[in-house]
Amino acid sequence: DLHHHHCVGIIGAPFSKGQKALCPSPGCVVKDYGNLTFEDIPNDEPIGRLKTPRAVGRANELLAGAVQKIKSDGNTCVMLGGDHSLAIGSISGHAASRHELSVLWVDAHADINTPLTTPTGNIHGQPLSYLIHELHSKIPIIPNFSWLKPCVAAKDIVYIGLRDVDPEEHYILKHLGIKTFSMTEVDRLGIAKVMEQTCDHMFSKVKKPIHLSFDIDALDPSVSPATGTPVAGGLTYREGIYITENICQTGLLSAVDMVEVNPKQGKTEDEIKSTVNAAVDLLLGCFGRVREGSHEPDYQIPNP
Ligand code: HAR
Ligand code: MN
Ligand code: MN
Repeated sequence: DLHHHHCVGIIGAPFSKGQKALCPSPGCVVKDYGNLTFEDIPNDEPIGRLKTPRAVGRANELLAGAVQKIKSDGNTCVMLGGDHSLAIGSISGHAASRHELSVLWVDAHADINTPLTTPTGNIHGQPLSYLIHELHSKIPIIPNFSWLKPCVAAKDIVYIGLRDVDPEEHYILKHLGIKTFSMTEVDRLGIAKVMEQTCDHMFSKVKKPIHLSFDIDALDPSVSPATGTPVAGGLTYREGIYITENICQTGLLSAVDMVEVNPKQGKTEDEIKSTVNAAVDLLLGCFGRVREGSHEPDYQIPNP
């Protein structure tokens, strides 16, 4: 409600795969900043393995500006993707207005390949490598990325949900000492302990604003099948909601990405509905919906 939550600014970023509009109505003021329109970039030839680098660079530059504006207007920012390469612009724009951030990356994948380690060339498998200070020297010069400055420290990142990590990514995670809760840790500890330890790690020194980057493929494909790279053995719907309820309670949530929701990947109408519903419920959890229910502070039982 108005007394407990900041306003939410929503930006649609239907980049590369198309995106159905989500219309959550949480108990807070929602300002729709509309959808970004991404220009077509002709002759966007691969560079090494990197696919469509110029389009991705330009799209993220545009998104970074939009997110920075939403933050400077005083809102919590919600970015609806689109693929996870958009975290480059979303986190950059957020960092531009908030200096230092904690990043909670909820994903089946680590998305930390560099342009030289990527097995696929897809930039959605690489966004964190572009953003992390410690990897700056490993990132080549790429056209349309000259605006980008690394803005996140390795110690300020926590992952939850990992279960499909490339060997090169695994090396990078260990080498940089990044905090990870793979599905093995979720199984061992349970989601409540995972969130306790996540918050301990993020708040060990100063309380920085939190950027939650939620890839819908973190959830099990039985819940969210309409996504490009589903991986078996994911978070349950309840574990996902627990994460967002818990992050909301910190009072530090400053921006959210909801990405890789792709209705075109749904085989049936039900698959699409289940995926979109999960994404909406996760966002509602981020903005104060709790499963125990809630009521207005001045509510009175009506007298007959
Ligand atoms: N690790 C693989 C790569 O770099 C797969 C990346 C996966 N796709 C995502 N990211 N949806 O979360 O290409
Ligand atoms: Mn991802
Ligand atoms: Mn993923």
